Amino acid sequence: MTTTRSTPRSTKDWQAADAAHFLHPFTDHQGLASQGARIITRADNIYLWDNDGHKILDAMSGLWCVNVGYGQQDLVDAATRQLQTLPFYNAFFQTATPPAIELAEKLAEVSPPSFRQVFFSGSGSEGNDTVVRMVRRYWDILGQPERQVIISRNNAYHGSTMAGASLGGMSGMHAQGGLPIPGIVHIEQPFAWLHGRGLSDDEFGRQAASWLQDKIVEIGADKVAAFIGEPVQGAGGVIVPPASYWPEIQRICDKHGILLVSDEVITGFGRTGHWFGCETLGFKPDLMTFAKGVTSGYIPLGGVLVGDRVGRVLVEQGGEFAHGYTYSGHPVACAVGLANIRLIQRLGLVQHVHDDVGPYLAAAFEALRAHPLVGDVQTCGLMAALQLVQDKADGNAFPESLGVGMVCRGHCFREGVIMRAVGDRMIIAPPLVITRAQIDEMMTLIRRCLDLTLADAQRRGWLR
Ligand code: PXG
Repeated sequence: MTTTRSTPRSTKDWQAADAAHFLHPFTDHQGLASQGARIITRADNIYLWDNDGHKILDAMSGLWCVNVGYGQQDLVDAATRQLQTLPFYNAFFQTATPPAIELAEKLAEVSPPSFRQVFFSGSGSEGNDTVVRMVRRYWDILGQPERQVIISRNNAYHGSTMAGASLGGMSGMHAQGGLPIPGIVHIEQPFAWLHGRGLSDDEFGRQAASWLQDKIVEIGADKVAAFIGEPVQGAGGVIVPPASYWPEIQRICDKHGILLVSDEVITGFGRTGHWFGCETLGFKPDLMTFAKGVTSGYIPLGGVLVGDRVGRVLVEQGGEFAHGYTYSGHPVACAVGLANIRLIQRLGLVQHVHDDVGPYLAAAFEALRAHPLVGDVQTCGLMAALQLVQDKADGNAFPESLGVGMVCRGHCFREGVIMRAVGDRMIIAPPLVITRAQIDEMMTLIRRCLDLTLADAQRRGWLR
């Protein structure tokens, strides 16, 4: 392991101050305080270093966001220049700043043809709050205010604000705070390993889409405003739907005139091998939420890309849309976003994922199917998942109480690779700049962690 000294403050000291003052997101604070947070101090390319100098391969791109990798000087320069010139001005009262205009123009260039306009927010959650307000406003303007209901899916993740968490299908989040808010309902997710046993991929994709049709009939199409989904569910465990799913969802939405919203917060900006996940999965949404990869996470920024169907109504018939954030179109964030997209273009990263490292990662993950713990594998571009199973022959899961995914994640931590555990599904989404040689290096680490987890499971008698 490489060792570097980056700060005079000891890790124990950082951890004590952290435990005393910093309430972390999605964290059991007593649990964290008892073990101490890992203090990350610097990063370069696809690697992080902690306060003790340990080098870690970041196979999660920060939190699905550092698409161009760490240490890109272009983004630093863009932020510095903008901070010096104009660190902030708002876009509320008939004003605009050049970076916000230029980024809006650039987003229209890289999006599918019907997307010409953008509404900026500070995060993905705020982007999805904007979606809720925008689709309801759209139907209001068209004289159909009773179209209020938004249909989403179990195990979806759409953020953590009241609307974001309501759109999301995480039962643990709904249980805290009386969610979902009214007018948001959920159908089952297109997770073949869990819900599609005995069906072909094609059949299961159609069946999972038919649950949308059933829900629309149950509610009444004249009450449904929109359907929202992540092209590939990210936080839910990198769940890649069958190829038949999204085209069928599109057909059902079109049939009932329902707006289709693609949450591209994770799948946008090259992650799946196209600029947006809907292009990879084969559908044409009316709205797209984005965040994360738009700035490669260097600075917070999100928003909603607005297609012509909604854009025309809002602009030509809507008057004032009473919605916005202080940081809608923040000039520094937009300058970084613009530099980031230009860099993705200059480095050819979307093509790199599509033609080179995407297929290479898929082959490497396919080869893991032979491992005794691996019951299923799914990949899409630079997103990938491994399902850990107790019994390879029948594909049965481990009892949840054993926490096998967390055991594996613990090994990843110690071995120097960041992988997420969603239950017993181990997932990755590395920076798009990753090379084949780095994928080999990552796979060596992942195999080692699987072997260590297998040894634990054998020792504890967890295998059948
Ligand atoms: N939509 C999707 C699809 C997301 O993945 C959000 C919206 C919300 O974005 P903000 O910027 O408000 O966080 C997300 C965020 C995880 C994890 O554990 C994933 C996210 C956030 C935090 C943790 O995988 N995705």
